[in-house]
Amino acid sequence: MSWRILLHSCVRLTSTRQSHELASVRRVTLLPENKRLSLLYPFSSLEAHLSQQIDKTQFYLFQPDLEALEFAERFFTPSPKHQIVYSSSAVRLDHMPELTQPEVCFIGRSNVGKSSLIRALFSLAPEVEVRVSKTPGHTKKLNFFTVGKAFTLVDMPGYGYKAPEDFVDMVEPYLQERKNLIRTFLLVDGSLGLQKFDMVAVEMCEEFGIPYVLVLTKIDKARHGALLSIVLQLHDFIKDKTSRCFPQPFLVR
Ligand SMILES: Nc1nc2c(ncn2[C@@H]2O[C@H](COP(=O)(O)OP(=O)(O)O)[C@@H](O)[C@H]2O)c(=O)[nH]1
Ligand SMILES: [Mg+2]
Repeated sequence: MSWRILLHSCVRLTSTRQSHELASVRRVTLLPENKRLSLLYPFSSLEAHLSQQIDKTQFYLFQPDLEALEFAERFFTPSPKHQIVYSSSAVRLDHMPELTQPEVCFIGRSNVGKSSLIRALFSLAPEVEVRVSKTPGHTKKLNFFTVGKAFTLVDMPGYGYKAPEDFVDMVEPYLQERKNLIRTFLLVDGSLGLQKFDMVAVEMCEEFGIPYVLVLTKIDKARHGALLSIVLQLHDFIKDKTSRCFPQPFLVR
């Protein structure tokens, strides 16, 4: 799916209403090679640090080519016929809009970068307001964003610090009951690796049998060595302990 491809190469953006200068894949391709590769394929700079002993044949890397990235970008490029808009919010399950188009949601601990990632995905539609907070626990609601007739993105309340009840009250029943939910992105802080509350979310996705992807955020905050060991640990964890998770974690900064 295209949102998966574009997600892979997200660039963190500032809160201006103008498109970021690197909002489009085409602009990124004009950068010097090192910078371009580190933005489009964040794992490529880490790969050089992999020990010779690591068996890379088992290490599946999801590295979409430029054509695939540009194809994906079309979904996030607004036009009169393909509008990208905030559509509604819900504080309870029975307040959620009845939608038939496919839905993808972003879950993770408070402050892990859910709203920032959605804002980055909407970087070619900077007028869409996705609130990013300085203080944890800001998103108390489920926020629905419509991407034309293609799909809906849902920004979820964070769990963990200061907001455990939101998770139980809203995230859990949403994951269990939402019929049009086709993919869940579970965000994990790339400078910390899997934490206690992340494990609760993983177990929930496994228990409900919903397909999900682990996304490592804030990789710019981690040193190369530390990040590499977190990526490798996560890779083994996915292989050995999960059955519904996409085999490779995505890296985002
Ligand atoms: N360094 C860095 N900071 C980030 C990144 N993503 C988000 N942040 C910051 O982390 C804080 C929380 O982000 P937010 O998107 O509101 O997290 P949410 O609670 O999961 O929605 C904000 O100050 C963001 O600017 C990232 O990839 N790198
Ligand atoms: Mg948020």
